[in-house]
Amino acid sequence: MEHAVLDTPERRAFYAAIDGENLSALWTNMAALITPEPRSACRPFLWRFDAIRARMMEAGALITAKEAERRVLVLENPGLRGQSKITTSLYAGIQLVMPGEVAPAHRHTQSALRFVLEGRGAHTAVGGEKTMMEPGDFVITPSMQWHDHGNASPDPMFWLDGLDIPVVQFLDASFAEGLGEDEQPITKPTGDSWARYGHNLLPVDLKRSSRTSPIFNYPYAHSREALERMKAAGDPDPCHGFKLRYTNPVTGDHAMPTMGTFLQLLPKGFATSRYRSTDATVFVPVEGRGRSRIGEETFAWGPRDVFVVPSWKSVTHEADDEAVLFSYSDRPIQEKLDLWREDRGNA
Ligand code: GTQ
Repeated sequence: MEHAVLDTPERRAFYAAIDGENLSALWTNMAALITPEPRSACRPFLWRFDAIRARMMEAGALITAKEAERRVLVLENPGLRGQSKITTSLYAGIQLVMPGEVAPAHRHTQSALRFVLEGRGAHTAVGGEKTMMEPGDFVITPSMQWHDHGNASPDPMFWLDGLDIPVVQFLDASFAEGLGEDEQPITKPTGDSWARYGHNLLPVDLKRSSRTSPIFNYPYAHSREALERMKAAGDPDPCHGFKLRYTNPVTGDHAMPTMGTFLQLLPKGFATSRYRSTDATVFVPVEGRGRSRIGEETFAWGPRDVFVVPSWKSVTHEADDEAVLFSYSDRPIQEKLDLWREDRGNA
């Protein structure tokens, strides 16, 4: 597969001739198309929250959430500049909603996740229900559901947006529209979906099920508690520490169709074994400080920083304090297509 084909004047003339007919010869390009292992343009990188936060506050003075529609600074992977991508398949941005602001209602085919970084008491509304957001909460906006954000708290509110924008772009499947109102009509009490779907119970006559979880806020307090109990009950996985994935309680599959979401605890002093997988992954430390070695580079991290591990790059994490990391990737897509692979070394 890796062999190069000899160039001759006759062949060169042939390539030039067919080029004008929108044809090309596979044998000149095959090795670049079908590589023995992933060759990603995506690079390992880390963004410091404090630096982004300062820029976001500048943005806060430059434009309102309403005028911007969404006041977001996009995290652009240094290997993929100008494409609004943090990995080849996924988007990440940091969104700021200032006190008293609204980000007006719209909907689109792209699915979105929010991971709350700073502030409490702002809300997002999805499907006629509002949820209040706190640091560490994982909030879902399903494909084509109306959503608007508001901040009635006295403090600026920051969260990470993870969207499948590059996937939808690749498939040419983008549809979007504005509601024409700041806020969608609220038809359900806050906490309704959590009550119906968040307690290992389901509505008795539930028929319809969506590939996106009907729970749209997974509160940090609950996810954190689960990790704490795992820690007390057994040994950490050598590659992951104590790691859980967020699920759709109706299907048992990932909480979202295109993005897998995970929360893991690394005990104080714990160092993970080398691991790699085909799903390039975005990590957000929530608690604790540590370092991750990604390929040949080492990145020191603390709470609210964002770092990215490209497809098939080896990663090890080391926690100075007890650390909790949120992460997301395109793993659900790769699993469905029988493409997902991991390499746990010997662990
Ligand atoms: O909050 O709806 O970062 O539509 C990018 C696109 C956030 C949002 C983003 C969006 C949103």
